[in-house]
Amino acid sequence: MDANFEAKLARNENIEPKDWMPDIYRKHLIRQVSQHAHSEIIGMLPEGNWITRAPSLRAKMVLIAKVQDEGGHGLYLYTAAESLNISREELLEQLHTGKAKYSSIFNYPTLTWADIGAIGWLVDGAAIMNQVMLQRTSYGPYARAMVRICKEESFHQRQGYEITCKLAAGTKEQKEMAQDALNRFWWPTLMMFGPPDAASSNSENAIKWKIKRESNDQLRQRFVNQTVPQAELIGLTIPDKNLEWNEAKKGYDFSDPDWKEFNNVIHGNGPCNRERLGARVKAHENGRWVREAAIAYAEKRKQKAAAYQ
Ligand code: FAQ
Repeated sequence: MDANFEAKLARNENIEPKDWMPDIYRKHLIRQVSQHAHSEIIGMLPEGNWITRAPSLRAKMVLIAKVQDEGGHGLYLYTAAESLNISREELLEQLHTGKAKYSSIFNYPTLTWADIGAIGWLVDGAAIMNQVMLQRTSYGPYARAMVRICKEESFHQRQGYEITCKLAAGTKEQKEMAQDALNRFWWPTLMMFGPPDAASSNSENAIKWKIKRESNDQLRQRFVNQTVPQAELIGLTIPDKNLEWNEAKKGYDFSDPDWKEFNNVIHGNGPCNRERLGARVKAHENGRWVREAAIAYAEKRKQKAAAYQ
């Protein structure tokens, strides 16, 4: 282990691409950053599904902007991963062949417009909870990408909460639709933080190397504490009969999600895994001519520039 690497971590300084780093630190980061990038890109699909059916022009414009932001987040994160010495082609190959994971949450269907509210409110809410600490992650390019991403995610959380608030204050059917979306997305959202600390195989190294600053369970607890009052404010009920304020820990007690279901989903057997990966591979194939044309154009410009020298 290089003393300089350890000293930088101890001083809370970022590790940069040209710094020496242990191979397992590099591999750990490639795994996490690329999983994160894949999640942003796959995450465009369940919401993109509702662009043509948004209930107003305003809602459509906001949703288009949000989905586009997620694509941008994917690009910053792929670039951060590439700085660890792996190519974009390899990263995409890992996603398309099912070797690399992406967030379990995107393997659930979006059945109604209220689901778009639930994704913004809960899924982006959980994403921010996790990503705020990642702004201080030890790898420089990842930390810097997270600063901008967090700003945009907080707008996403608000747009989702706004949709949910409107539905909750609407007709009986609209309120039921919002409640149904909360019922279906609550448990998968809790799973986004990863397995319980005792079962989290990567956490020990992640905390030691300051990649993660807080544990899966700590972040999950904070998310529940923040979200329960938001649901109460708009008259929706968190679907957990064991949910109860615990004064001693100044937080809510709550039930575990179904970890068997989580394991099934992350191993490719969730309700939409095949559909999502199929759509992603198809989009990649359909974009092949654009990539080839861009490369050919860049090559032509290079040749032209050389001819003038
Ligand atoms: N889904 O040892 P740990 C977003 C895997 S961004 C799938 O605890 P770690 C924005 C894990 O990879 C959402 N797999 O792992 C948006 C590992 O498997 P491996 C994505 C999961 O890395 C919003 C194994 O289980 N955010 O949503 C999940 O220390 C709306 C054992 O787990 C990030 O990626 C899961 N939920 O902790 C976009 C944030 N949980 O690789 C569109 C960065 C665990 O050993 C619309 N990532 N696994 O085979 C992280 O903070 C961490 O990687 C965790 C997992 C917390 C996800």
